[in-house]
Amino acid sequence: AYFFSEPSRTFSEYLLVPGYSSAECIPANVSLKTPVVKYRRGEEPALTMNVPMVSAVMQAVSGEQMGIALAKEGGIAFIYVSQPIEQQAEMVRRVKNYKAGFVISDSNLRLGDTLADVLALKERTGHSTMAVTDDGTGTGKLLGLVTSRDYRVSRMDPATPVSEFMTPAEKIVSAPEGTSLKAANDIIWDHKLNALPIVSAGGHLVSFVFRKDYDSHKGNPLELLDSQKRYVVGAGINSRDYEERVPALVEAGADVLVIDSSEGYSEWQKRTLAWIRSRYGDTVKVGAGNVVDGEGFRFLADCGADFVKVGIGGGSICITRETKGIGRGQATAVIDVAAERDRYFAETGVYVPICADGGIVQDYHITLALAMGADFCMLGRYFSRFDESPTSKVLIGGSYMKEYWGEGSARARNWQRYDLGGAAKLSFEEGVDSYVPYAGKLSDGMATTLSKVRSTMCNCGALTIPELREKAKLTLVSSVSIVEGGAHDVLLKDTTNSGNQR
Ligand code: MZP
Repeated sequence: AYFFSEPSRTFSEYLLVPGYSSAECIPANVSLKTPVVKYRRGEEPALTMNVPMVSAVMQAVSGEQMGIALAKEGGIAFIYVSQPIEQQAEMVRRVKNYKAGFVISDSNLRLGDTLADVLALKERTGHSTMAVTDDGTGTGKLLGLVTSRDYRVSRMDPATPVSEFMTPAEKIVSAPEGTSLKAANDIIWDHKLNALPIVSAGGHLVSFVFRKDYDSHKGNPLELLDSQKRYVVGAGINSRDYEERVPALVEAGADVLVIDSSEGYSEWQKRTLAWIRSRYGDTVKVGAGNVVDGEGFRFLADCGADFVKVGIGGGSICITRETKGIGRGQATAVIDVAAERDRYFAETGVYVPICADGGIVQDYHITLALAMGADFCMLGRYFSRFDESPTSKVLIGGSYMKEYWGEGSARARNWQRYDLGGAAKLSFEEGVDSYVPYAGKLSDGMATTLSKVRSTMCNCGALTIPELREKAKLTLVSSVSIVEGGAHDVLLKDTTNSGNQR
């Protein structure tokens, strides 16, 4: 047997030691742009992300709502694979058909609707501006708008028809289709609007520009809208039914695929990648994994993976290490694979990004993973806590929780993820079913998380992810200093705010 000389470590055993921060080193100047797929030295990657976060290929995490919400924030959701092929392809299609800033049909009202309908719609979609169109869809003729300001008239009878409190179309400031970025921005500011309807030459509502959208797109507010860019979405595949699943997902418009498997250093992954390359060449982008050492990385890189996913047994719902005794501390796995990725790049001139998958418990673990060499992180528990995950919100002991279960649990029964050939069923469980504290809207949660990542990067004197990797100084911490790192020797007034994600 081969014995690794060092114990394998988790993220919680490391801290970053600050470096020099210049006056330019402020969070607003930090770029979190990162490659998703492989590229040759001197070339640009075919797919990048503006934030280094993707959502896990899990039933409890990545459905179409997650796809839309995460793409809006600049990340990518990988729609879960443990479902019928057509159903998964339909989810991908819906994310691709959703236009940035467009009114989804769900948030449209018809003239006969009442205040009660408006409130129910708001509760369901979270939208504060709703369109009233003549056919109740996003493409019908715009008759008016109902904004939060209007329907907050609380004493109104719930049966009041919507026409009594909507702002009629002729009073709404709107802009014609084709309005430039700058012009739309000016209109929004001049009229202090929350939403600017965009109408076609025939007077039909085409889309809305929301103030929130352009707030979050500093410098180029409407880049997502006038360009007609579609959201980027990923999808999981397995090494069993890829000959049917891959064509369906490609046809549905998936931008990137990933082979979802608990252990990726296998002939099954090689066969899957070979089939995709023989059928599509390099046009279909596909990641592979999971591996936890350099050897596994090199195997998948040589097989043609566009990125490699790292992590076995570190997931919050995962009991693989307990049941099978395989895995490796996630920090060590990332450090080892990143070193091999760099060697591979030096030798071949091909840079294959790596994704740290699972085990992110604190926001700073993301920064640590990036400093250790990950190009981006995949998170399950983190995203499952938000409104946009597909699971139910339940009240447990006075607190709201969301359900979160592993793909290897008896609930998901994703046997293809664990299959080594033969059984075609989940022979034993490798995951659990659980609750996680409800955390509200994804955009709010991610804003906080990324603001922490940016600030830590500034403490390390880094404005980009490659710069962080180069400048980061990492130290192992003793168990006693971990205790010192939390609030200690004081009696907390508010025990709910411990400053972390738990
Ligand atoms: P976490 O973000 O919840 O810590 O981990 C999410 C990751 O755990 C997923 O991306 C996947 O790699 C892994 N996972 C999903 N289901 C199981 C399981 O049932 C699992 N064991 O380990």
